[in-house]
Amino acid sequence: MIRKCIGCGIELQSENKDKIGFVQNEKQELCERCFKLKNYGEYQPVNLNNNDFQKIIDTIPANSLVIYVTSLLNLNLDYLYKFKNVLIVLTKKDLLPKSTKDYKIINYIKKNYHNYLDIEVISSIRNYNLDNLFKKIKKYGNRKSIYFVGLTNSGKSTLINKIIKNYADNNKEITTSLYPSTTLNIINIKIGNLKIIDTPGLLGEKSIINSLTSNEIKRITPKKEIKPRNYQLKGETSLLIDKYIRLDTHINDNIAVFLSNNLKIIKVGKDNQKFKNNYKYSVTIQKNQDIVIEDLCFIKFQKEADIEIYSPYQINILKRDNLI
Ligand SMILES: Nc1nc2c(ncn2[C@@H]2O[C@H](COP(=O)(O)OP(=O)(O)OP(=O)(O)O)[C@@H](O)[C@H]2O)c(=O)[nH]1
Ligand SMILES: [Mg+2]
Repeated sequence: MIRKCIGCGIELQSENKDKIGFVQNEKQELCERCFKLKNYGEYQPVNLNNNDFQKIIDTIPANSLVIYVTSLLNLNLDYLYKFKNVLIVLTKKDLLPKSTKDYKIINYIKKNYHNYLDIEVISSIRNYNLDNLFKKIKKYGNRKSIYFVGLTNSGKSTLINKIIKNYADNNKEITTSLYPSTTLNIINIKIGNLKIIDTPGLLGEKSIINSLTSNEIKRITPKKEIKPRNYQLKGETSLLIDKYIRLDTHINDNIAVFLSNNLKIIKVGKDNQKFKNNYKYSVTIQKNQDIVIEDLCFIKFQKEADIEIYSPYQINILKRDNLI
């Protein structure tokens, strides 16, 4: 029988120490990679890519319930159209200011996306709305396979762990981490009659995290409630967002930048040319829109604007209505 790692789902093997799924001892249930991640926070990259993960996602039967998990910070719903019978879960609510209104986020999605069953805003860490979500999972997922899908780091495995903790009578724990590609293959979990399946997250191919070291990924990941940084822009302005982004615009507006509290932002004068020779992205936004730099930050604008963004890294830029 094929044995799989209980932490990441990869097939276990004891032949090659340098390959994924390695265990010293055939009796171990956790692969070495998961063991190091879990106990020492030590990250070992893998050579699996989106094709491998896509193949796994393609095996999801059409009659399954799909729990599409996305972090509220990115709100990446690009892959929603690939699935049927979808329950959208917007997670990491604890990272947004407490005044953030769920209904505003839900209304935005209702207005712009269709073909899903329901939406829930949650925080796995704070146990926020998990009872409501679990009721919906039972309602829509009865006698179905229930697949948790979403981009890497969206919080699928953390959510399943919380569901196990709250509603199951076992103490299984899937490996989670702030680094990309933690879950490597399908993991089956039974909770009562429910057939829950964790999947590896797709990689946002243009996300900044593909270019950063594990220390930098740690540095840019918000861990606590974000304290928005407000700037009053008057005319031509340039902002340097830590070592990652330069933002140039020419407007009068009050903007708010949401990112990890330990990153620095500085306003610079016209003479400062930093990052101007790097990748350049031009974005036009309408009134009351946010610009999202996937996995790094989002910026709330109130007025329409033309914005130039420069970065030494490849980044993915999304637009949406103001969340807050
Ligand atoms: N603040 C906060 N962090 C969360 C929440 N849920 C998950 N995280 C964090 O997000 C990171 C990614 O979580 P995972 O559960 O490993 O994400 P995943 O979607 O399973 O990722 P892959 O297995 O790579 O596809 C971890 O650092 C989690 O602690 C949440 O509700 N709030
Ligand atoms: Mg996972």
